[in-house]
Amino acid sequence: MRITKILAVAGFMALAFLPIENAHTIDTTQYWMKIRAKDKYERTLIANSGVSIETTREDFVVGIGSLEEKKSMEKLGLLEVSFPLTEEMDFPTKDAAFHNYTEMTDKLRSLTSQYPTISQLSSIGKSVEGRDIWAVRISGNLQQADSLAAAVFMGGHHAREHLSIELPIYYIEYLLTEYGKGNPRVQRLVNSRDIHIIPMVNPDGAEYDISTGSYKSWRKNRTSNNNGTYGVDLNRNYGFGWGGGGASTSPNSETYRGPKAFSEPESIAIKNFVETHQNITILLSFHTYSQLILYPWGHVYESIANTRDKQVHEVMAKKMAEWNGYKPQQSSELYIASGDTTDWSYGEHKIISFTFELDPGNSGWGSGGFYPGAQVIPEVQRKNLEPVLYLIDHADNPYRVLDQSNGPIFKP
Ligand code: 0X9
Ligand code: ZN
Repeated sequence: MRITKILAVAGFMALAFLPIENAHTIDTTQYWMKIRAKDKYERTLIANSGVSIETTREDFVVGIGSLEEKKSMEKLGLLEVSFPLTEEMDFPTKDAAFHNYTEMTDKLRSLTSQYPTISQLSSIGKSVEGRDIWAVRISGNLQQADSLAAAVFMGGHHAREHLSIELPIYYIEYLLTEYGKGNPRVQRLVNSRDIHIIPMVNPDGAEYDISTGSYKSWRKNRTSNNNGTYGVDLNRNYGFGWGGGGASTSPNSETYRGPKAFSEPESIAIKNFVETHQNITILLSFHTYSQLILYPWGHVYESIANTRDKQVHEVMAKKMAEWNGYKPQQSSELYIASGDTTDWSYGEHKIISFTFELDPGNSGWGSGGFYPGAQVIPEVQRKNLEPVLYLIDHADNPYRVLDQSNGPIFKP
């Protein structure tokens, strides 16, 4: 009797959760593709089809997309090489140095409890699967930090971009430990600024990517699209220019923009966070890979209309490139993509905003790319330290870079 009842309930539940569309009709395999493209217009055409472009070269791009998107590249006669990303790679032992979600959480707890007077750990919201999205606030004056100039750094929007998580974690550790050691530059910066670091914006995706012990090349979050497919591209879900080019309407696409702007708890968490910290003047979002320093706009080819804002982005990007050796350029020079973090943070809030595409420079034809190996971590952290300190320093008035006589907007 009891068993029959359980079975009946289970049967009802199975029916209740059956996907609307039959999952078997959807091929969720993603394809690695080498696609001919000679200029930004052709790259935009490709981005518009939903393919996520990972590497750009003179006359081709490397991208990842669904079967449907692969077919449309074939139709256009642009596809040179492709293979399905189905083979499971073993998690190499050398990659154990990367932090998974639990390791990161433990590390953030331990660091912030070691430096309680200058740091605070808080959850800014929960992911689709209920993981806390952690933010660390660092300031020599936590009580009055709201009146100090603020900079925000984030990583891990895209699941497979694990290196983009290692930099924010490292800068938290660096700022706290150097402060503790009495490093005068770090003490000056920390005492006069409100620094926010959010290392893993997309914890579900990052965990899913490594969940079987081998990489899945996952990009999006893990929202159910209710048709057998999963994930929204969080870097297409922000609400400025959302719904424009270079973002897909198809749930199976790598660059699916979501059903509406800010449909996802992860992007909502960032939105709420930024909007409750009105003192933020600088934002940097780490991604991988291609060695680029990008700034708005990304959803249109036109550059920022406000000349001073345009110049601030250009001058700062060029300066930072001297340290990390990356190429500074407007985002849409790469390809048009709408709904990214920095178009929103600048477009909506006039925050001076950058996206870094970290190392490596290219996919290395099978090695490197999103999975360059843990041996690259220290070098990439080191080469981006100066840009991070520079951004923190200039949060008081980024326009200082245009005119040395400009004083700070924020006076501690
Ligand atoms: O496409 C993206 O979201 C970023 N590249 S990634 O390989 N990390 O996925 C680049 C975003 C740059 N923004 C625009 N081109 N709008
Ligand atoms: Zn990315």
